Amino acid sequence: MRLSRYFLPVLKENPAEAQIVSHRLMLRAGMIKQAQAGIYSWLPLGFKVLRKLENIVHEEQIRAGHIPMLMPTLQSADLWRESGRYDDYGEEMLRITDRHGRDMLYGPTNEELITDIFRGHVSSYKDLPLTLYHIQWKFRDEIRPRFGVMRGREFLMKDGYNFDLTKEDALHSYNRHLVSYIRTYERMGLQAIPMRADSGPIGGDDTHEFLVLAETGESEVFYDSKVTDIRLGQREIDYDSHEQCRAVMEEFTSLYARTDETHDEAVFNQIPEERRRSARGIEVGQIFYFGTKYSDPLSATVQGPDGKPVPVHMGSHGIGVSRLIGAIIEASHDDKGIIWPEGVTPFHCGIVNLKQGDAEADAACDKLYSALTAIGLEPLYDDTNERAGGKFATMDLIGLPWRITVGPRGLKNGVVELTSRKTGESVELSPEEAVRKVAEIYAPHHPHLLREEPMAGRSFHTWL
Ligand code: 5CA
Repeated sequence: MRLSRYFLPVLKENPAEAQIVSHRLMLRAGMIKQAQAGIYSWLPLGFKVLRKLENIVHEEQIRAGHIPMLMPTLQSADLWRESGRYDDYGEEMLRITDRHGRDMLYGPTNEELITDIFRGHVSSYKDLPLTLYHIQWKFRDEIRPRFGVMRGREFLMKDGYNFDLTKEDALHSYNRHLVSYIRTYERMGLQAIPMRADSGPIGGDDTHEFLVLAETGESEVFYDSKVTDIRLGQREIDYDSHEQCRAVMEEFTSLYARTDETHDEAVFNQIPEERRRSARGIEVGQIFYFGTKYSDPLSATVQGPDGKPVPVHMGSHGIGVSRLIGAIIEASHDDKGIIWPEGVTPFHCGIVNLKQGDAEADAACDKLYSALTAIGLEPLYDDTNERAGGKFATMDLIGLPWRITVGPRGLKNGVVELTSRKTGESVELSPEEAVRKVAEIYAPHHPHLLREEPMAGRSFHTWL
């Protein structure tokens, strides 16, 4: 993308309405624009990051054996009357009436709708286990929408639902989700700690929330400092193996880590004092096991091995995809702007032309742009006539992890400058070396980058 042709409405001033840094930076970097309280338009840069996160979520869900689909945002009130939640859900549910006087609602979650699909099509235990998921907009009429996309009224969620024959199988689904969620967050450059929580209106006894530690987080959390040392990393996990998933679940959840809803002073005080932490966190996901809470009232049964009908054991699992963008920025920024982790950055590399209109500098930038594009990377080339200081400020604000700076003086010596957004360190390299280096940096995220054959025209957004 060339900046002169893009739509990047950056703001010079700090918007007064933004109380936390992620909201401020998302507005300033031209990622979102508020349409109404808690409802946002996703401008091109914000939309790009949202799609990147969706891609990671899809890849990790599919890796875990879960099946993508798409359900509508508008649902029938009758289904929710069947489960008893139409009245229970309260004022957070946006209720709508169509021209025929039929009651509808904008879905805050999908347990009822997915259970209805299941009961209409699955009748035998042989079709289990089954986990279906989608990434879809939700609406919750939050009393106090705030902090931008962090607590929106309309927000994007990945929600998944498992159907199992036995409680044991359903608990494996729970553990499998826990593992795949940790992997998902780690790919986004985040540490999200699973913490014992309260199940709220979804129901059930087994539930963990995933929390990213941040001063601006809305949840109060208590934990043993040793939990922050645990990482999944590059381990190979067989998602079908009950033992392997359980082992990871136990590793991540044995130490004390709870939200204020389930916090227990007596248990907490058994931890050595120097390891006791109380802090704030952003909830970026939650997993639930609720047994037959929905399959019973909605009669979602399968014929068991002995021919008798059994209600299926279910759980649901959610990732706050739009909220994650706020969480990532809270965890990764400085006073100049956002610092995107390489796994989620909207563009891989900025190109700054210090002397637009200089024949040599323009030609070198065009060549870099083509070379990066040819290997499947997306550069953002600032080809505007803005002065150098302004170009750097915009690049720092929008937070691309790497920047290549091209100027007539360097080109005389055959070099360009490659700069890390995170450390501010620069190295001088030939343009070819710079491209090679950027390809190497992104290879862990896109392994095909170091293959010999050119990637022209190919996208790694394989699922789209
Ligand atoms: N049905 C279950 C799991 S699919 C469910 O709805 N779980 S939830 O209520 O915990 O929501 C899942 C995730 O959505 C939360 O962990 C949070 O990250 C995100 N989320 C919830 N409410 C909001 C909101 N108002 N704004 C942004 N994200 C939200």
